Amino acid sequence: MKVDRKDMVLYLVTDRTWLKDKTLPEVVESVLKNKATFIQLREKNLDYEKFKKLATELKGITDQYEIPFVINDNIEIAMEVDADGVHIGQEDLAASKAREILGKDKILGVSVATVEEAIEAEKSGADYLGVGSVFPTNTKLDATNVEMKEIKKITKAVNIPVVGIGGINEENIHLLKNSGLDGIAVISAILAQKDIEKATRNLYKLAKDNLN
Ligand code: TZP
Ligand code: MG
Repeated sequence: MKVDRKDMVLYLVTDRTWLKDKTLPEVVESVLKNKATFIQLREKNLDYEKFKKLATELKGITDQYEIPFVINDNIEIAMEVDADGVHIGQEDLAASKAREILGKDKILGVSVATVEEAIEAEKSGADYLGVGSVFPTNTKLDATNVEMKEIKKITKAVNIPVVGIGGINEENIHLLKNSGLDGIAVISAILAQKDIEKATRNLYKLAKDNLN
């Protein structure tokens, strides 16, 4: 499964720390029912077996909804559970190396913050880019801010889909009009909300209305 621009519209990155009474597979199923278009499993504090079990469960659900499913950082687990791909940052292994391990059919997403990084990632075999942090966020404390000017340059410079990430919510998404972004990737704008299903529906509509 490769990505299409429409898969980028509403991209959920997981974070179990926000979960209350539901499990992550339950929450993922809820957001898929309400039109999320892409799922990334991003869990920083899980041991190998638990990570693999969770990834296997999510793969089953995302397959059912025919939605792309990638794993943050961990190529080994991604390959083991036959995820659709991986998402890596600039501090992880090089994109070209990741592409080599994944083969040509898996999805490779790369986080970038500059035009240079974007061009390099596309050359190295990335299928899509994540750009951020677009707005200030409390979710990733070491995230650097990327200015709108740079976001526009990035979306112009590459031919692959680009999703914005970091601090994006229902109130500020309109500021991304004309950015060239294909969609938004969020954690707290969905997972920290009381009504996750409604938040998903609202964000999907806003993303469709405000972005490409
Ligand atoms: N990468 C850049 S910002 C960020 C990540 C994973 C956090 C996004 O979380 P939120 O809650 O949508 O700001
Ligand atoms: Mg990473």
